[in-house]
Order: sequence, then structure tokens, then C-alpha cells
Amino acid sequence: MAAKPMLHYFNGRGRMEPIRWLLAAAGVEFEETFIDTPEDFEKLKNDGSLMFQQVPMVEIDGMKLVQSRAILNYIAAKHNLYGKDTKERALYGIFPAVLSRINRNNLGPSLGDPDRVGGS
Ligand SMILES: N[C@@H](CCC(=O)N[C@@H](CS)C(=O)NCC(=O)O)C(=O)O
Repeated sequence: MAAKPMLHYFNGRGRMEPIRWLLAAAGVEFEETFIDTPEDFEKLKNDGSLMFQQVPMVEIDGMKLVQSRAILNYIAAKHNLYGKDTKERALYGIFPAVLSRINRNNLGPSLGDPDRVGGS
């Protein structure tokens, strides 16, 4: 059996939340490693796990995928979630739409303050 995807993010909703929703919609169980301290984040950055030194990062199928939209696209393609007709495709469209909203408003939790607005 394939390993469960491992999600790396802060202990908050932010940019990881639509990814969690999409995995749940696909019926995929996943695990999470929360970044709780600056040292946790530094370790991820320093070991080369983050292509752009940012999270979300998802370990899946031997990859360390970053950029939340790319992660959504991969999960949707892998689990056939783009939809077989226009109505189903409209449902998938909700996920990147939510993500765009989060990105536009630059909403992301940070260490020690899940309500902080930050990121880029
Ligand atoms: N375009 C990226 C933005 C990622 C992003 O800004 N992540 C924030 C957390 S929500 C981050 O890692 N901030 C730390 C930093 O930029 O140093 C994506 O969609 O994944």
C-alpha cells in the first residue's frame, strides 16, 4: 500500500486547508507534520525540502511538492477530480477559487500565531 501523503504546514488552516479538503474529497487519508517552532521551519528550509523556502509542502508519491495550486492540480489529476462534465468541473473549481482568495488576501498562519496574516 502506498504511503499516506505527509502534509507540512503550520498548525492552522491557511493555504493548506483547501489541500486537506481536496484529499478528504478524494477519500485519501493523510498525515501532518506541524511546524511549531522557528527551528522546525529552518530545518525544512535547510534540508532542501522546500523549493521556494515556503510551505505548504506535501510529500506524495516520492515528491516534495510545493506551491499550493500545483499540489491541488496534482491531487485532482491523480484522483480524477476534474470531473467528467461541466457540473462536476464546477465543483472542482471551488478548491482553486478558495485558494485564490487566500492568496489574494495573503492569509496564512505563522508560528505561534495562527491568526496572523502573512506570507507571499
Ligand atoms: N505561492 C505560494 C505561497 C506560499 C506562502 O506564502 N507560504 C507562507 C505560509 S502560508 C510561507 O511559507 N511563509 C514563510 C515565508 O515566506 O518565509 C503557495 O501558494 O504555496
